[in-house]
Amino acid sequence: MKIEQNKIQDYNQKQEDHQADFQFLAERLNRRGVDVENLLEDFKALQIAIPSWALGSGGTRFGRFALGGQPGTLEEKMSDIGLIHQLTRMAGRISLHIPWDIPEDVPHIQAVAGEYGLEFDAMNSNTFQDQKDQKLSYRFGSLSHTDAAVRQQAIDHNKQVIDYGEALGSKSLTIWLADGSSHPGQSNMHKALRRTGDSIAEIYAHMPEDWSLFIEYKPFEPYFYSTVIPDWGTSYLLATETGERAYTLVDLGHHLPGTNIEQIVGVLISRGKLGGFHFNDSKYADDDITTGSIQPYQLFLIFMEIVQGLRENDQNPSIAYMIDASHNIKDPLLDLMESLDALGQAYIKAKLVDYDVLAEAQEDNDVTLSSMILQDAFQTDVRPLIREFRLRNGGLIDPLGFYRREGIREELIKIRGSETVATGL
Ligand SMILES: [Mn+2]
Repeated sequence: MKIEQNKIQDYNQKQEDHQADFQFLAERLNRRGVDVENLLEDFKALQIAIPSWALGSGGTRFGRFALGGQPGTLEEKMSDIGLIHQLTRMAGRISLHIPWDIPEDVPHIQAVAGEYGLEFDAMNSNTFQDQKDQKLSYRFGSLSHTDAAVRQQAIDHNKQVIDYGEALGSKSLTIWLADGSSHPGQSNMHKALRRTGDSIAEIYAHMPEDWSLFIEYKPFEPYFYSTVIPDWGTSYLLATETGERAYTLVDLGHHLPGTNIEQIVGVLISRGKLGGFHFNDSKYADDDITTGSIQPYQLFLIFMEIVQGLRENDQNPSIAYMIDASHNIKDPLLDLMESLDALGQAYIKAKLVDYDVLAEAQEDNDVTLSSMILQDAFQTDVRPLIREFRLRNGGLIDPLGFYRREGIREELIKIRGSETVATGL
């Protein structure tokens, strides 16, 4: 769905408070030596990929609630991401999942992407569930399986995903390996890790020269005793052994409670091995809820590590950002826009920190000044700046308000019906 640009302009004109709010913030920031124009320009580079599986209503193992107007085809999913991008100007990338979204007709899918201004982000393979007509089962693992034939089937699937991605113009593959064990003694952990390394090496060798491989980790689930790649250390180990263009991917929900994620981010960047993020938020485990809704301060600290880390180590490649959330109750499009907003805020706040002054305070062991610097940036209400960014780039000052006021979900239900089901979990 595309919104007529004059409708966007009309709606923006009704947002009477915006100019005064923006002026107030811009003047305040300018007084403190922040180049607001530069910040607005720089913000364009923060493009967050939306995965093709995040547009429908997600289920839990207890069930799934209906959401009308879900996208039933890849084209409809691209249309939904295109809409989010049109309204927010922050979501110009799509991340495809195979086999849920196989691009059968590549030129056509490329044309649709072009129409919505979308580029193809990382490709995602799936060896965590059995597909219809699949020869061998992944019940006891895939890339780490004891049976070489199962491993080969999983390797070949990943190679096929690379081929699809290459045809579309993607430049990376993300492997999230669900493999693990649910019972002590079920699996020989060191053999499983070695087999996984060998499988990944074969997939890596299949990638074009300009591609990157992202290795995601997760401490538990769907298996409950061990996973083959439980943490960033194991991912880093595999990435290092695999090759220069293999990196670790950090999914915020894939940590045990209390983990210092920002420190992991800092360590990985310092070694040039941070490949990408899957953003979401959580309170208990892999809750996959709205980014920044539970721990916005942590999100800010993560972006501080990114901004600082990239200043100090320009060897780290540009980072792939994606939202990996699941929407069981909320309208996915609204939820994704909320997440984009939270990401934008964390990013801009991290940019407000004066890292030279902070470095001095740290060298002086001035603990209070260090935390004052952080608090000052974090407590600044930067929303008018993001609104101004959207306004200047053809988006909406208030995308959530517009979406609700215009009854976009109701429109989608009219077009697609209330029974469509999106592929995914
Ligand atoms: Mn993920």
